[in-house]
Amino acid sequence: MSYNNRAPVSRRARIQKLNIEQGRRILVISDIHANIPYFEGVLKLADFSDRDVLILDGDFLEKGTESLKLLRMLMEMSKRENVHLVCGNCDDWADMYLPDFRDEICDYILKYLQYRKRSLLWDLCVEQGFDPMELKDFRPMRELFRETYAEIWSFLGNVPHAIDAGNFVFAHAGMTPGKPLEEHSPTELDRVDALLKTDRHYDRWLVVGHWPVMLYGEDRVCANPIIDRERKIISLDGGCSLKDDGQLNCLLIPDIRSEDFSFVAYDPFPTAVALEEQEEGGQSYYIRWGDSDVRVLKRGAEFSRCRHVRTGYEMDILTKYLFTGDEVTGCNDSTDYILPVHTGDVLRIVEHTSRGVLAKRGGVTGWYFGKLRQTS
Ligand SMILES: [Mn+2]
Repeated sequence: MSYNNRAPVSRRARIQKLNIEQGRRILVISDIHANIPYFEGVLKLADFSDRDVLILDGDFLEKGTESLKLLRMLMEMSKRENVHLVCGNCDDWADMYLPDFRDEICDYILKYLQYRKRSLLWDLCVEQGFDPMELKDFRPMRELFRETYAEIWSFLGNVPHAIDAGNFVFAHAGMTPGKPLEEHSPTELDRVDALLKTDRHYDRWLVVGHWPVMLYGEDRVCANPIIDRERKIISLDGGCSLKDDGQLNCLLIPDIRSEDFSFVAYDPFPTAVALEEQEEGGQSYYIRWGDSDVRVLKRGAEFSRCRHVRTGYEMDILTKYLFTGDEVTGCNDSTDYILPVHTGDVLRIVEHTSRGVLAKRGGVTGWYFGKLRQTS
């Protein structure tokens, strides 16, 4: 769950063995985070059909606006033989009904709900006619939901923490090298932060989400999947529902025996054609989640001059990206990277500003100040 108290480490993960016949294409999507338009968008881009095997690699719930609706959609889709879910650290709400659940965790859940405001449990409260912000105690809700949503808990409580498909393991966040899958705890599979920053490597492919790929970059970042062929790790999370410039990635594996990977990515941004050449900027920085405290040096209506607290790096940040009006505040992910652009390049426009556009080109976000021809 998305709060600090985790399942006892002694608990064993659920592992699903999956036999995928040769000749079937495999689609892998992670971290949909309750975002139905992105999910439908990427399935359409991938031309998904019943001939394909679809694997949703965890964190389908929370953070986006339609957790309950998406869950019901997935419960329906999962009745097909070709759709398989993996449990992420945001999907394990059925744990509330396990015998070793500690009652005091309800206090964390209430805090989490009222802070996050977008959650499966929030949607369930609303469906039952309660305003989650008015709740003083989550315990009565937990009891009310137990019977009312028995079907949901039974569904979520059976979603595996990893799928073992032979050449490939699909887990939400990680896997301990050398340890048999069945011996993992749920947290060892769904809670490993920044897997690519560890020294882990594998002898079969491990496909994960969990850690938005843009968190791995420094001065410039890219939202496309990272495919590390040496360590056999594929990291998929493109920041869907979390980042202003996020996208939902779908890995395409042509066949269970193939390593000829490709991907499609969906975001809803309008496209435009660059009409002018732009040289890549020099020094740049990317301020991101978890390390986003800035001191506001000069607050403007559209842009504010800010100094990143940890590094001292200065850049202009969109004022609407600042969390508060305080002198020191966190902010949405921000960059001053100037994109290299050729005439005729198609850009995906994240923000229009008086200075130019914040745009994506090949998954990389940065600024473009030249003329544009709008295409969609
Ligand atoms: Mn996630």
